[in-house]
Amino acid sequence: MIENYLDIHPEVEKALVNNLPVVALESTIISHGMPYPQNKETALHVEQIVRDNGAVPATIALIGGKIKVGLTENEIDYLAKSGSKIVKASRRDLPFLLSQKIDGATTVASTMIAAELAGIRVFATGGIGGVHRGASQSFDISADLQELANTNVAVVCAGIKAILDLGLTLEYLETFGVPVIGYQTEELPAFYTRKSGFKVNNKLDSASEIADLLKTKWDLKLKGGVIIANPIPKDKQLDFEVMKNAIDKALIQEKELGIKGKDSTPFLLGKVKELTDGLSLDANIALVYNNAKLAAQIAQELK
Ligand code: PSU
Ligand code: MN
Repeated sequence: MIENYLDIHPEVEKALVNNLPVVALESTIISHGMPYPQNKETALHVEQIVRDNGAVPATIALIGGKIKVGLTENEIDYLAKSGSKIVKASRRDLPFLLSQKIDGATTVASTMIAAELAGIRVFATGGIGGVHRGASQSFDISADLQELANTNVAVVCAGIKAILDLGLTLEYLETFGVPVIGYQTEELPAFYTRKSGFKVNNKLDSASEIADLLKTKWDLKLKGGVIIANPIPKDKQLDFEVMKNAIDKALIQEKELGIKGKDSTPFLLGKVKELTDGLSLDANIALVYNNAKLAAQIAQELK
């Protein structure tokens, strides 16, 4: 049954059959997270980093009514060029898009779903969705968090995006039993910066210890994911105050324009990029590369 919907690239399939390390990668970051051509270059280079670190990359998207696990360069080019014309596809969008054969870029939530269906346990991205600021009024809480509560995939990210409410996101994750592990850090990174003023639950210093934690969680049948928070490299991080100002401005503009729902995250990230003269884009690219490397190392240790 599920085969009717899943289309696994032969290289990924071969790796999975042979129990070789595979790292899942999302496609919303390509279509909605970055402009062309940086999005294409980043997507291809992330795959190369995964390979250089001994794992097989599996970028995931909805194409032609199938969940594609592992894309060709042409497919990545298509997603990169189409940009926001491609539907941003989270959990609730899968039935409609797949049955109507409409293409979609997968978010963290839907990439986790696809990864679990394919048998991939480690996923690298930039940042996860979370509880938005003002969520007590807007109810805007990303479906990524429920996916982390339920789907057995480890997500390597650069912490929680500073555009969100970090404190509320941590509370939500605690309620749903999702461990937030800092890689070589006790402070939760805030995507563009290494500091946030919040703490992770626990710090682990090596890929093998992280793999042990994942194994332990899933051996115990504690369903759901784990957040591996990997701080942006020191020389790439942005100034905390500069980012804070840009984010505050972006949030005001979002309110004025009445932007809501699934358009919120892409709007805020785009605005912050504009307000920082593209500096945030460079940081975003650097942190994704950094996460791809750690994810590949963890995937190897999980074998
Ligand atoms: N973080 C980024 N770029 C992105 C996203 C997050 O730096 O493009 C995307 C991810 O795909 C994430 C999604 O899953 O935004 C969250 O959207 P929402 O808040 O609507 O669930
Ligand atoms: Mn939302």
